[in-house]
Amino acid sequence: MRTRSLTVAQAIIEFLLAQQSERDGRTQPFIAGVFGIFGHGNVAGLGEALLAARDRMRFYLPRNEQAMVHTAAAFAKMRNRLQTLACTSSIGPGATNMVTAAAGATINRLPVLLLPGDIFATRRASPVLQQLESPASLDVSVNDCFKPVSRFWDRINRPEQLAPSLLEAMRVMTSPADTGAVTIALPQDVQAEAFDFPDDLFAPRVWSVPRARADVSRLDAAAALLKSSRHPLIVAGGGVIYSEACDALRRFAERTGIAVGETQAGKGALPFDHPQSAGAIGVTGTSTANRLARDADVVLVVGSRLSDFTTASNSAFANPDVTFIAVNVAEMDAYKRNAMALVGDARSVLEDLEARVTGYRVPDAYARTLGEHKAEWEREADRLFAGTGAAVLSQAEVIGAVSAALGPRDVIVCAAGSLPGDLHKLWRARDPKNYHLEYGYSCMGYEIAGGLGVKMAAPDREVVVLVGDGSYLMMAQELVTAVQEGIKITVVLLDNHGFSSIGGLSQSVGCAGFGTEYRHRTERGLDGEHVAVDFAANAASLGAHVVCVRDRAALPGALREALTSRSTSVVVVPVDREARVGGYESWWDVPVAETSTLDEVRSARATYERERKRQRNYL
Ligand SMILES: Cc1ncc(C[n+]2csc(CCOP(=O)(O)OP(=O)(O)O)c2C)c(N)n1
Ligand SMILES: [Mg+2]
Repeated sequence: MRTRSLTVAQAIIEFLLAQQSERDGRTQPFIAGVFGIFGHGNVAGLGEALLAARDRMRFYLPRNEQAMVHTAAAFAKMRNRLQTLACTSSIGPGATNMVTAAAGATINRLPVLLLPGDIFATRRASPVLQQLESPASLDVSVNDCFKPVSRFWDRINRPEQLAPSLLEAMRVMTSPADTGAVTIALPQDVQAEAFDFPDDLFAPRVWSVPRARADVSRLDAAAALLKSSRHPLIVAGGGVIYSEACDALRRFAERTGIAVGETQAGKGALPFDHPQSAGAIGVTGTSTANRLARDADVVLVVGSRLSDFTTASNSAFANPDVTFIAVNVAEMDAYKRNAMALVGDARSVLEDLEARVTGYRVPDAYARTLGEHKAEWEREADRLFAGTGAAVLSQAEVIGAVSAALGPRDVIVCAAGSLPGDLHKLWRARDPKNYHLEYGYSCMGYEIAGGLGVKMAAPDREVVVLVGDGSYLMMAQELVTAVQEGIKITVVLLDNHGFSSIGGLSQSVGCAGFGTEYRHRTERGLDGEHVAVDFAANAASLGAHVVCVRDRAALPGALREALTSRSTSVVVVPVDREARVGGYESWWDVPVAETSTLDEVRSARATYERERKRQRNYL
């Protein structure tokens, strides 16, 4: 057996350089680069390996470990999970900083490779700086925190363990059903240790991403069920986009006339103005999709994990006889809501289903109603885009202006606050990659870091990050990374002095917006003047080009200036915290205090108990 003497860290980089993914005959390197922040836990191991390989594997230096994992996840999402980035951290806080974003990647079913440094395997230097000690076991380190948020987790205590671990890591990351965060914890002594690795470990390897077909008898049964339906509805999730099944979905919808509601991850699967597009579905859905959901007798779910937001806390599908057919690569998702499970790739299964429903068409009345609902919704969106006329702009007005300023292939990026709900309803997606929302974890702080990953994955598209002031204050520092790398993103920062989203939610549960506004403390609490934050100075200090929007008339020009600037730009827009876009025929289960001294809470509880009656079991 031919071998190569390499350190464990060098072997990892050599291995990663040789991995490719393939689907539909197209191959690409699976790991497009490595992000890292060095400390004693990785500087001499992976740090040395990355230095030596710097001409073959690009290294990126971010500002925060959580952010770099968001960047990697956003990159993977934009590349339909066929490519991602690796992330290396030191031990201790550098490692645990990645845990939040690892959970986000796993929840969103996006591959990221995490390589946190770990405490000495030999225990020679112990407790090393930043080591957590457990009286119950010497085998525990903070990296055990990654276990529940990773789809594969391993710790390499001996070089011999590396080969099977790397192969399993690649299998999981390239599996459409199993993918998510993969963590390989690397003790700092083992990283630097030399070993004679078999040459074969470094041979080029192509990981083929399969298009699994569903069981034939189930396909027949599902087609028969669909053909019997008078009020069908399709729910398109992220799986449609990741599988590049948008054309297959469009054909299926056109042939049958069935309307398509889109989840946050599935938005853009059909262009907004397609006759069969019903727009956003669920808690943050449009009246069009939510009315169709209410009446649906058969729901064909494609590539969705049917989150609570999509089902409106199990209240959206109100027809007592509703049945679900679910197409998903992951069995866990395909069986949800007692669905007839079609386990397979979205594109393959849609094609196979289409062949079986020839001749079927929705009733004429269905098609007519869909058209009327759609026209009504577009009027509503236009009304919201026109704004309130008040001195301070509404968020919907800003969304309308951003939409007008962008081309069909450009991308908006968002994750948390009131923006995701407003965007889900209002954004007029014209391309499957036009709308990039991280709404599985809805992690404040994803936005700018994610925008960076999107732009890295799609340099030919304008990338506009929409971010609330709360999210910006949580994690704005990756603006520096964007400036450093010459990767141009545009950030639109909507300042409403705190949490409009949770403020509104707090009011609706009788809690008066408590603790959701950025105000100075008085003797009564946090109810003084707004805390003035100079966002323009802040963004400028990080190296961004800054444009401030002082009034309505200045908004289009400000967006134009930011978009045409060659530098990463931040547009600061004050918005009205109270001018919210409401809900449309939907509901969300947020339990209200069952007993309280506050009148508003008691009244909210009564409403809550009434509304909860809408909830179904779908057993
Ligand atoms: C990391 C994280 N912490 C807390 C939350 C809960 N949360 C959701 S939205 C929100 C407020 C967001 O504020 P901002 O970015 O200003 O957006 P706005 O609500 O004003 O639109 C909070 C605290 C979250 N989603 N993520
Ligand atoms: Mg805010």
